[in-house]
Amino acid sequence: MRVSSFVFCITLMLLAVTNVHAGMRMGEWGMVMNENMEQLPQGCEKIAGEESITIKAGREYAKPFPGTIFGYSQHEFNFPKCTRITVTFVNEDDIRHQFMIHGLPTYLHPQGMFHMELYSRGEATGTFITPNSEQTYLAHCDIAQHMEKGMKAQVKVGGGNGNLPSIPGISGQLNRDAYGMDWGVGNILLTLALFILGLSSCIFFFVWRSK
Ligand SMILES: [Cu+2]
Repeated sequence: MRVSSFVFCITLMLLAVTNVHAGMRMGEWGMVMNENMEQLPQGCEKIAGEESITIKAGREYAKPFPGTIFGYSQHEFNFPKCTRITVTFVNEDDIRHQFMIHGLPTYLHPQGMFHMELYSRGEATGTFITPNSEQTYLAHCDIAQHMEKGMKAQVKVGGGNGNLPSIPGISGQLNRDAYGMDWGVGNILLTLALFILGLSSCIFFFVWRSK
């Protein structure tokens, strides 16, 4: 009896600690996971400022980008370092969408991830604090094929460190599909040689016939 109640209370305490650390809120609407409202990233002396943004997700936002099916209302965000960002995530579709930021410090966000998810049409608000770094972070929807179909954005902190591939309206595809003719140097030379050969045989044939 004593052992089982000991195990029970320890388990409850562990669950509480994990939950506080992971900062998870969930319901029938969806979830907000790994928020950070207060904890300062390494190298930040204080919260340098506050910013609020609204990100809308849905098929509607894919329309300006041929080849995409899903999209965000904005595909790039620029934030200063050490700044508290309040994100309002709006889902305008009747299917599940996420807004996940990757590569954040793991001592603040388990697996380096700040995760917002809405099971259908709706709205949720979550908070994170930008690290003391000049880095470009990936934000996307992790539902199968949603990122590949356009639900991909980049979050630049402190100016970032370049663009990520395949960001709609910002960067080109990393691996473009190869099709059509391959106009390599060899191919150009071969085409030229065939053309000259063809032309000279025509001229020869024409001259020979007219004699
Ligand atoms: Cu999605």
